[in-house]
Amino acid sequence: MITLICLATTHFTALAFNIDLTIEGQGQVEATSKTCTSSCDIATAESSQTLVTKASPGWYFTGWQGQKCDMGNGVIIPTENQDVREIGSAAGGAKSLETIDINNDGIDDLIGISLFNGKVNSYENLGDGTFISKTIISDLAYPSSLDSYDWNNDGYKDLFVTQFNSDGRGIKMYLNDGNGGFVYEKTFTFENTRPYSFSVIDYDLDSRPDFVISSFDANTNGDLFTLVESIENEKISWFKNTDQGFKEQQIIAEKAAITLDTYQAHENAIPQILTAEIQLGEIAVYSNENGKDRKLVSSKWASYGAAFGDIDENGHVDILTAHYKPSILSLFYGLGEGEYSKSVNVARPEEGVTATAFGDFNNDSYIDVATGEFNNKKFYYYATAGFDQCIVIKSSSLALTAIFKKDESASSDSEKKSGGSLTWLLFVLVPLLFRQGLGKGALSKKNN
Ligand SMILES: [Ca+2]
Ligand SMILES: [Ca+2]
Ligand SMILES: [Ca+2]
Ligand SMILES: [Ca+2]
Repeated sequence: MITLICLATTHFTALAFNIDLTIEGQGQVEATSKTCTSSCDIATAESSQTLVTKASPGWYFTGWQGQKCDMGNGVIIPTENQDVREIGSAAGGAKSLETIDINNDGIDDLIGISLFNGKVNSYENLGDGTFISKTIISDLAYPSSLDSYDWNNDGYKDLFVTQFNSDGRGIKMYLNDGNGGFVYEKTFTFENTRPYSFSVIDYDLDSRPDFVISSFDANTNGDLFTLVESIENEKISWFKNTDQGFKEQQIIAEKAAITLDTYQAHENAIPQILTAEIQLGEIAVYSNENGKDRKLVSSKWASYGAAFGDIDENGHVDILTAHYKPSILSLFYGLGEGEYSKSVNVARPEEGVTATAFGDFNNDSYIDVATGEFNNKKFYYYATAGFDQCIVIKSSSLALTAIFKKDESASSDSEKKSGGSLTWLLFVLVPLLFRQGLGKGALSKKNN
């Protein structure tokens, strides 16, 4: 008798796991278990549900309202001119960004490189998506890359900056004082290595942080084209943290990465390495032990920035890329099994983009994307408005509204539609544009 009551209770509770879906405007929502053409309930007791929207002819899907989905497949990012949100300026050229919660208040701040005046700036997030900038390091000779890692384990991320044009040719470490300040501690040097970009990570999972470094020689007295054309002695290798200092353990590839990032899916996962290899315009991911598997994510032109981050929170790490010229900021969605989607264009600014960073910059719980335009000397971000496909996990309950709007520009929709074919055209033109275009004023010291 008691058993029966328990079963009945369990069954009753299970029925309550559902999505309370409202549809506004004209369109339908296809869930895993059913399709709704008007407002409906979708049960989540048996399995998770992926909601895919389909607008009626002459209508389009603008996004979800109500409670946040548990995760998504893809995101919606408005990127018109008025959607550009300022982070701050970089008088020496906006080169690289690193997301770091400087003061441990739970809100993402940023640190950026201002290249030709040798400065590193912090951009402290006030919590409402606006920033206060401050120069925290001056007088570096060509600070080419930066990363963060809590080196001394005090709960605050410390800052690492490589100085490309110096006799020391090393990576400088600045310890976070907990108040948004960074105090110089020491410089790490590496034999036969001139670090341009790098990442601090425990690469071999022995609980001691190591360095993954892209090293090369190059002429920095001209523009980006001069630099790229002059690259030699390039290698990407990892240096193991040993009692006798850092030892080059393995050369992962004989390539030059202008930007390098790493990602660990979980504490015990082998880190993956992401590279923007500018010479061939390639974006690549090195995975498995000692980076032996190289996955070519894309091959376009002037690949400058690349960052890992799971923007739609579905457990598959995604990639943000910045191609310098032609200038395009793009996303590649992780599909699992080391595969990525085709390039999804986020924005095509007029000036070349360089930096790439993920973070929730407007503090609304959705992960946003930040970039920088080198010659415009500014960093900015685009705020993610929500997920594209909405995933509600098993036994999760929430109320959602799918908003469809009438496409007023339906007759003059050529602009939207031409996006795809323009991209295709650029694929064809790229090798030419890269050679011809970069020589002229691009990343030039003269613009300083
Ligand atoms: Ca620390
Ligand atoms: Ca280690
Ligand atoms: Ca993802
Ligand atoms: Ca956000």
